[in-house]
Amino acid sequence: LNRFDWEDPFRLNDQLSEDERMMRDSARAYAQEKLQPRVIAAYRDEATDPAIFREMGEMGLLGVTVPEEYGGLGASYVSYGLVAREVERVDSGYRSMMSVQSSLVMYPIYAYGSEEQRQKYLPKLASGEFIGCFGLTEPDAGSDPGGMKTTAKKTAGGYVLNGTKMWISNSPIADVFVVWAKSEAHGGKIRGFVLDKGMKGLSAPKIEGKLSLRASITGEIVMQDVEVGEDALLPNVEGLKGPFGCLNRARYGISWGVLGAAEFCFHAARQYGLDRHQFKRPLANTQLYQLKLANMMTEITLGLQASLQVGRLMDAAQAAPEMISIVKRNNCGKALDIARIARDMHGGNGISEEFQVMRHAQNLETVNTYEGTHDVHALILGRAITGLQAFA
Ligand code: TGC
Ligand code: FAD
Repeated sequence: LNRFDWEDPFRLNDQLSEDERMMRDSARAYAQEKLQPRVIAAYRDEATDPAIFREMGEMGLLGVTVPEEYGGLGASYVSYGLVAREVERVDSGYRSMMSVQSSLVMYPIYAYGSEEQRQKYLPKLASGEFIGCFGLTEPDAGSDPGGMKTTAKKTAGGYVLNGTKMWISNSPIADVFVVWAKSEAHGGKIRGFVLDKGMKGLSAPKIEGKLSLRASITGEIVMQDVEVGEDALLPNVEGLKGPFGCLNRARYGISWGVLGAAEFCFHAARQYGLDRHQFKRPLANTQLYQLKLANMMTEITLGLQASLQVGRLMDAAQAAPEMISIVKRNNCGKALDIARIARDMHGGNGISEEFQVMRHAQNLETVNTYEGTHDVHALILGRAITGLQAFA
């Protein structure tokens, strides 16, 4: 009864439902059997395999929380978090591909779209036949998306869009583009539009030279007089709360995902310390090494428990965005620290692709920055604590 399991100190497993455990196990099996064998080469070669979307679709890993009638699973947010954790245990880039598709493309089409838009896009996004991307960030509007310059101007039959989005996951291989623009016809308010690959004036060049998240392709979205019909507008939301509603879900998933990456690094450092001998004893038999492992286990355990609680509140429709800022910020920052320390604990081997800890550390640099930087989430929390807005 009082057993202690260093891999699951607070018995997270016992706190999950049978369905959640099944979801976790099938995601883990897929990630370990299908993603793990290709990730080292994919990262080295900066190659994103679009087939991964179809595989994830077949496994039911896309749009986990979207209702079944649209191709999703209608599962809980806790299940979604568990999937993110298993996929990111292999690589943050693969989790990115999945979470953009699920939270940033399927969710807004489901939550803000017309019935026609839902029918047209969701089943194909769920199966991975369509790849989606989400364009909010611009070259001059990152942490401050309200400063975006992309515009939508009313025409007789719809809108014409102009602008450039920057740092967009999946965009060079995307079929479906959810983009946010200031719409003149709506008093300059931010509105969402769903664009299709191949539209005249729409292009998505790849961003080259990334030293992080190399298994996940990133690009721009360039819109030069892209004409769309009225049916491209997401009818049911207006203002920044549209994109933020999506970000709440993606940030929550990230809070679980990064702990999968951290667990990989923790387990790898532990094993390395047991196997490697210096000064006639295992590295793991030194106080400094054990201190680092104890810190890692503690942060991972606390972080998982926090994400589980936020997930339960999301499932009860009781989660506030600030709760999500706490777990996104904390878990990303802690996972990044853990990966860097695990890299150090591997000595020279730690810089080799074979040991994988440096890849995780490099990836987590991005994850700590996107979806609201570590400091921007501190400012969101600072505003909630003091009532004073310190962004500008
Ligand atoms: P602010 O005045 O705070 O709010 C404007 C309106 O938005 C509403 N709102 C939210 N609604 C729902 N959920 C939230 N989390 C919300 N936060 C704000 C708010 O109620 C208000 O509504 P209304 O009706 O009154 O107009 O806005 P601000 O301009 O002062 O915002 C500042 C700040 C820092 C909070 C915000 O801009 C921010 O979070 N910046 C970070 C930007 C960011 O996260 N970008 C992510 C881009 S997507 C991405 O990175 C994908 S990577 C994915 C992958 O590959 O996995
Ligand atoms: P900036 O906003 O310029 O921030 C630079 C630094 O200034 C940061 O340290 C920040 O914390 C700090 N800072 C900013 N404002 C303040 C302030 N008021 N007070 C104190 N410090 C401040 N975006 C999308 O829309 N869709 C995507 O799919 C997507 N995918 C991405 C994939 C990758 C690989 C990367 C790297 C980014 C992606 N992003 C995406 C963009 C990401 O969300 C932004 O990079 C992020 O929001 C930060 O914006 P920025 O890069 O412009 O940095």
